[in-house]
Amino acid sequence: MSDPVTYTLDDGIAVITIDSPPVNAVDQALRAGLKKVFLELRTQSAVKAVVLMCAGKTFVAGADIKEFDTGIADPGYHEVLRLIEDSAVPVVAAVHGTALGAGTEIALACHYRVALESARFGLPELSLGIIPGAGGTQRLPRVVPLEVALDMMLSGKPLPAAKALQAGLVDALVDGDLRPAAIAFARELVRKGAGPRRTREQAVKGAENAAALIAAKRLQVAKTMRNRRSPLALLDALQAAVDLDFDQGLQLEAKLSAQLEQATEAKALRHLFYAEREVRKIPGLARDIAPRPVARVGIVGSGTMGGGIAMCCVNVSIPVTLVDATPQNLERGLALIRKNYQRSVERGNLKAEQMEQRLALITPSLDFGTLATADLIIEAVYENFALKKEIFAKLDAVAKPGAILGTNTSTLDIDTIAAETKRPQDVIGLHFFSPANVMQLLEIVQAGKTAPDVVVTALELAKRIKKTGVVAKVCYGFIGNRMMDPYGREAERCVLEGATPAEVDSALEQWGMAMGILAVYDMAGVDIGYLTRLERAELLPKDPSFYRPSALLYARGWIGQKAGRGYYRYDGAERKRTPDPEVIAMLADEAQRLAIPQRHPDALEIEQRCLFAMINEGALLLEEGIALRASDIDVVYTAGYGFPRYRGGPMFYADTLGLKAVYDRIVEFQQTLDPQYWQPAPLLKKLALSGSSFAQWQVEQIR
Ligand code: 3H9
Repeated sequence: MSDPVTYTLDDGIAVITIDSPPVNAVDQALRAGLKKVFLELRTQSAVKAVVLMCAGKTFVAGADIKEFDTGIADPGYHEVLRLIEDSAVPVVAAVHGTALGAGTEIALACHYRVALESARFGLPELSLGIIPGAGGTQRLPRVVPLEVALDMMLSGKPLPAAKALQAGLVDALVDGDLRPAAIAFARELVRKGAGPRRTREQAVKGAENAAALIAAKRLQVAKTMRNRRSPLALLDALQAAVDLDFDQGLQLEAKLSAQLEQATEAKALRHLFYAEREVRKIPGLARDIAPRPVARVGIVGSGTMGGGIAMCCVNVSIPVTLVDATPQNLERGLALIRKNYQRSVERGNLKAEQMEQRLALITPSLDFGTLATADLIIEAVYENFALKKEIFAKLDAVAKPGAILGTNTSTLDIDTIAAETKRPQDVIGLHFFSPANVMQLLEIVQAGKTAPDVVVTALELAKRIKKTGVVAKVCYGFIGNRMMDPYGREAERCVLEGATPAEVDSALEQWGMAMGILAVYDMAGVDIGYLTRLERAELLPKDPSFYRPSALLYARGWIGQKAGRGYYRYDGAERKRTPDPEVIAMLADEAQRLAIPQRHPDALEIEQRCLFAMINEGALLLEEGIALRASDIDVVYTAGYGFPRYRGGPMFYADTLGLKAVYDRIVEFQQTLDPQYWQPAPLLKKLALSGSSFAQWQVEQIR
């Protein structure tokens, strides 16, 4: 392997280049390379200044995440960054792409920083359950005001170069060629006689307000980052930057980092980092299958879903033909898209001319014939089997040969839909989540006859429109909604057993779900789930209590937020959810009528019943081959269903509890609750009794 760190001399300026594709992540070899080069440069008296830059698409994008699993080998980060900072001649970091994590920390150990205007600087460590561990917590607040440092690290959002310049993180912006500009900057330093400007020797900026600022952030973190350790540790490290000297601060940072790296939170987040990249690799699909080109997308249905999908496409400059049945529908759809963009403009996230450019890429049409030029057509009408089948028959008649026909169904049988066409190999499920322009997840459903290159194209499209695409096979509800079914069933059953809706939702939210499931129903519309169940009533359990609360609410027209009441009341201008005594009384009456024992399940029981039912279903999906990997299920749930990332997804969470514990509890529920719902999945039983885990099983499947 070639050396990841090399340098050349340019008339007194040493230009060090880090070259370790794909993203110059820092591993042992890279640290050793930096150490070697900086030690060597010490001996070269002709060198008057150093430029440190990277080859490839980006500056260092962080520590090599794999090293957290194996342990960080010598030389350590502190040793190497100290060596850089100790240089007797000025060191200039020249940054392009994204300096992330250890990348930003290396730049901070340099004495000066220049950057391309397109560059960005970030410290996203909290998203991995750790804190900047290469001196970032101590150096950043010595370069930018403490408040900016706190925001950067708490949000994890990279700062664009122009903002970094304003904050003092960058000394000069460069356009054009970075290398000569950085060399010129270094020469100018030499000419002016400017020596090294060591970050550790600077005072913390804004230290006088630190106490109030950090106290406010502690309150904020307690609310917005519930159950997490790393944000609190981050605040401790920043407090240390203010209270202690630099070296003592570094020691505390190192101690906190070591604790966090091996904690479940960090392991869960690392698991997701790998899982989100793994989803793109489909077992059995050759790596060299080329995607079909997608230059124009057609969308059928201009409702909330179709409009959201159109926005996803035009946001990345893919032109869209948007078809609907009536001019009124189209007008309403386009107005909604404009309104959504308008909101972004008002918030300052989008320029007015960008909005107009994007809108101009949408061609509205009432004629299916206009879809003939589309490379991909996505049907996004409401969930009605007959209508979808009719649309696919029509699409088959107009679409050009090789065009991909996608359906946005969330539950229906795509094999049957594909059978309406003479080209089932071109048909695929593209299940977007509402609002499609916001939600991260795209379930890609490979039907029985879907061609491999159609799957590859869908994965490629997901990446292009900045979504996480996860491949599933056909079954009712695919991965996400199928696992939602038993989860919601238990929540609804719990309210019949005497827990209030607020108790059920609070148990789930305290555990970490973004929103309790009953509040989710209110938000999405209680009618949606009810009507979907009605369509397949003959397949559902003959249990009068099954999803009974939703049926009662539906019958009264209390269908959620849009009606002002559902499981909760939504009164006043703020429409804040408040408990509804009438609903609680209604549930109690119904429980009495159905003679349901009043167990009054507590928070732990609610949490376990809902989550373990979901996990058990996940195990069934794996056995049936609907989900390709346990980690895919974790990606679906964290990207699309508000499952807390720091718990790693349902299957990872089950592994952290130990599958035996989960299995034992399910068996207990089988004995104490309705046994028809509590049959342990055979895979779960097998793994639990053999002391294995979903992760272990996944590794064995791939072997
Ligand atoms: C840190 O720095 C801690 C420090 O404080 C020090 C503590 C002591 N490591 O995403 P892509 C791989 S924490 C290892 O598809 P893109 C990735 O797996 C770190 N590998 O590209 C993939 O491999 P494969 C803070 C990494 O263009 C390939 O590179 N840094 C790492 O869409 C391409 O990745 C972060 O959290 C890594 N750090 O996006 C940054 N990064 O092809 C994480 C990438 O085999 N990375 N790979 O599947 C990113 O956000 C994106 O990768 C980036 C490029 C924006 C850079």
